[in-house]
Amino acid sequence: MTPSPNHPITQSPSFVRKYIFSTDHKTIGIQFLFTSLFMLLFGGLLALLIRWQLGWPGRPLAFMETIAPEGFPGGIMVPEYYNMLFTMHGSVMIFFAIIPLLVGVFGNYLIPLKIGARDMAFPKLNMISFWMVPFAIAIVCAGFFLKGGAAASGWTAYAPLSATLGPGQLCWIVGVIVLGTSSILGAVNYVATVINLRASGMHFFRLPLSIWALFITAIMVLLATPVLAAALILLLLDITLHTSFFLPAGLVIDGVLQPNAGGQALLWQHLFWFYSHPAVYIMILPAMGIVSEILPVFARKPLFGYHSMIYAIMGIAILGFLVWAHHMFTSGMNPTLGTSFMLSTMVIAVPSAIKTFNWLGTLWRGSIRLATPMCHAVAFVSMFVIGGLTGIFAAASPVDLYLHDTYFIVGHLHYVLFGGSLFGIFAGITFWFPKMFGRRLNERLGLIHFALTFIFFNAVMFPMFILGVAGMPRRIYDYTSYAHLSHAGGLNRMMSVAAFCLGLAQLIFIANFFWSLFRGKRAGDNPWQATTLEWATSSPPPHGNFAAIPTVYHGPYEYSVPGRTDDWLPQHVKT
Ligand code: HEM
Ligand SMILES: [Cu+2]
Repeated sequence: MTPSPNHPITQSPSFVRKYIFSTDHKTIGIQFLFTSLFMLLFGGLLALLIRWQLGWPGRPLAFMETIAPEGFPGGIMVPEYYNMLFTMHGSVMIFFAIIPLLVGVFGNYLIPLKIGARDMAFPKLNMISFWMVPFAIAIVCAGFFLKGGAAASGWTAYAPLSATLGPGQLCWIVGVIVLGTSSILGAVNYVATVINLRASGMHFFRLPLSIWALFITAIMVLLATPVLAAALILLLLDITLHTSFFLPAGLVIDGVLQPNAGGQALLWQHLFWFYSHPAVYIMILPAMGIVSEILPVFARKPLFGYHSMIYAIMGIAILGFLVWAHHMFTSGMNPTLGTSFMLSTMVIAVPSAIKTFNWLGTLWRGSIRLATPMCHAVAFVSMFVIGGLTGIFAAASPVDLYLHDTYFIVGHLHYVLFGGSLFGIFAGITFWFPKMFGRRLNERLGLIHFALTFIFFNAVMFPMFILGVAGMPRRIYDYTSYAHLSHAGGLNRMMSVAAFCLGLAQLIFIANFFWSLFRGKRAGDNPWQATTLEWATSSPPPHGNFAAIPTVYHGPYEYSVPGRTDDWLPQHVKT
């Protein structure tokens, strides 16, 4: 291996330096992978408990009495525990699974490899940004062991509720601040790396779309996450020092008049959504990049509309900052203001549609190979369409007055976050697994896992639209006490059974992952015959990534180039 100028290799690093406190972006990416896949599993188990209560309200679960005696007296879940479950499910999935998987795993692993660099611009900062994540997870999850349990005011932590709960909520606030700091540090690194460390010939308009998406995502993180961190600090001050940013005067809790004066609960919603609407794009743009990368490889065609894809990402990123109050149509805002937020939201559909048509254009008349990553990528496109279109319903303010806080919204967000982001993540993991570990996943198990996940995902999530329109509220412990939902039990039970099957199907993925890690077929450098730079080095790549830094001569999607015998032209091959 050639020593790099940044990383002279004088002796082989100790186990601790190599696998635990590593500064190698690839190791850090893989550390993110294991941590966030574990959290995905944990978040999934919380979801199954939610579905247990919704499928069979009040039915005892004997083993839970031993695990959480306060939450399950006699094995029956209490409403407070239900609040904690959906709060922690949403928080774990969004903050500790989806964002770290998309940004932490793929950002770290792919950026230096795909731009032809030896590592990130600031490798130590990168290591710190990873190690803050387990720390944040520990703080947030410590709430489970405290009196009153973990946070319970939803992943959105609306004040005044979030300012009035116990120590678990406090842990949540502190943990999310730590996580936000980690994201900001990571994003500084990504932006600096993409701007400064591109190999010779790698112009911006030769960057693969996954890198464009991660680059713009990192800029969004830098602009949005500090707002969340600031809002959380204000919330912390309200709780600890009794300041009055979010707590109004005259607030009475449990018969006790609170000391705060003059705060505004709605201010929290504005600050939270000013972060969190951009954050939903932070949770989809990298997946869009991954999918844009995978479709050309398995359709053996150039990506349709490369430049328009980049401008669409930029458009989504800019518009993403102008739409936040579409989460607040029911907050009593002036209808004219509501209409302006409705229109700005609808405009986002334009770049989203451009991307969708470009993906379809890429598939059109391609020589399609339906390998596992491709199946996940195509599922991403179709599920994102359902997610996006239901977003348009929710964006229409008169319609949303009815749909807001119903299961329709839960359906929408799961189609974009599970159907979109998570299928994108599965596409990415199955696509880059051979590069990361030098071995291939078992294709048959991969396809079975895909098919079952796709079927059961739809079986769990699609009925949510029906229930939402029928008036089933979200975040509800027991809907059976409402007359208009008396007929909703059957559908809910069907969804719960499908959710358990969806959970079981993930065991196939876990088995395939670990079996292939040790026993999978050797992958070779370029198993998918792809063009971008990561496939120009060994699998897994050495410390320092490339024996010699390649020079780039072409764009990233030169497939089926006329006049060539191979149907792919790697970026670094001179013609
Ligand atoms: C075509 C694009 C989209 C449109 C027009 C759209 C529109 C909306 C609107 C209007 C709401 C608020 C509805 C309500 O609470 O009453 C909403 C909620 C939500 N959207 Fe989207 N959305 C789009 C794409 C996405 C994407 C790509 C994601 C994430 C990857 C996403 C994630 C969410 C989440 C998590 C919520 C629920 C937040 C909560 O209250 O807990 N959306 N969307
Ligand atoms: Cu939004």
